[in-house]
Amino acid sequence: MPNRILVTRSSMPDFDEYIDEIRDIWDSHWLTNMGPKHKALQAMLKEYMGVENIDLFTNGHMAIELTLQALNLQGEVITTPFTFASTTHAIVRNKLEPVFCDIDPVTYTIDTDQLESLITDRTSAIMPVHVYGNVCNIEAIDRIAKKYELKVIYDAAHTFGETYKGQGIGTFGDASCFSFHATKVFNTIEGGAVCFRNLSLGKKLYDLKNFGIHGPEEVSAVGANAKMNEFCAAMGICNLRHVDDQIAMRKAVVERYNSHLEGVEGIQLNAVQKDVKSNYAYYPVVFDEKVFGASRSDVFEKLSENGIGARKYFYPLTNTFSAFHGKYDVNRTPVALHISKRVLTLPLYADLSMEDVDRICEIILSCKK
Ligand code: T4K
Repeated sequence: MPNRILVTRSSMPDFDEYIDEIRDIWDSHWLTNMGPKHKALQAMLKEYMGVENIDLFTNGHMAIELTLQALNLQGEVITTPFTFASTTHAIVRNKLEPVFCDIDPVTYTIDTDQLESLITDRTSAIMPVHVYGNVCNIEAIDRIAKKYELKVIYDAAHTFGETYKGQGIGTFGDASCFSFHATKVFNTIEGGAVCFRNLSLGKKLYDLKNFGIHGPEEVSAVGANAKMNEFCAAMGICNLRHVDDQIAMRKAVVERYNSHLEGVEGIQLNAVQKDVKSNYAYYPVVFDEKVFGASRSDVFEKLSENGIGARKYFYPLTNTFSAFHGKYDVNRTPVALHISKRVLTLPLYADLSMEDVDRICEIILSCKK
């Protein structure tokens, strides 16, 4: 059997490039605490992402969790369950109540037609997810948030490098939280960032990521520790040099998949969004068993038998997690439930070969009845 192909594979620079980048870390013995690599990466990302304000974190989850904390929110936060555990956990860990809104059946992002009906006098914020890199209905969210004076925190973990109407995706809402995890389009091994609108929020975030320390004798807030270290920042500096090429290679993989799967009855491919510069983060496929003749699980098993590790992102929905002991009614998000039972994310990374894409599609199409 050929080598196993997994859902993704980390982008990495040449070994020598990374070694060159970390040489001065070795020489200086300065390993963390907002050192030169951290500062350099922050400046580079500000430029690349087209944002005014950005701070770096140890991972995407802490970026979200600390942003919610920094905003000092109370009561309920409206979000979606079709996401990674992190989104919902960040809300719950802040002792806030997640209120689950259903998703749009095409983009899988928050259904803004339902959003307003979920707002109560306890609602303090909306946390929409640009899932798979699909951009939420930003205009509607903005309008509703203004009307009800709600904060908007985007889970932008999947949207590195994207733009909407030519504007960096991190410029929308009060804050956008990015993940630079090993599995993402751009990685710093582990890492994350928050792009924020107000400098006062930035100050609170900085306090939370660095113990509230402002000098050897000045600790003015009760913060935690969520700093990005110098080795992770160095990885980011290297990966950023190649990210445009990586995205172009991902695009070619996506187009190859499309050439096989577009127009196949019983298969729904990811939406192409007007006004969005995509980063080709994920390749989700939704299977309609009645039309395709095989279920998502049948296809998953068949791929697995052939050494291909597709994933069921995002199944199960976060509002069904056993951690929540049945607290949330999944029937309130029927579209999310429907999609989560039928979706499969296929392998996608920059150097996935066209031959492998052809083989994956051949196996998928062999399941069709
Ligand atoms: N919000 C959203 C919407 C998110 O999707 C995420 C993370 C977050 C927030 C939180 O951000 P972080 O705190 O993670 O920065 C993976 C990732 O660990 C996670 O970052 C990501 N979302 C999620 C969608 O996918 P798993 O449990 O599927 O990871 P794992 O270990 O099964 O890896 C998946 C595949 O990636 C492997 O089969 C092979 C490949 N891989 C994995 C690792 C760890 C590599 O090529 N290199 C690696 O180092 O969660």
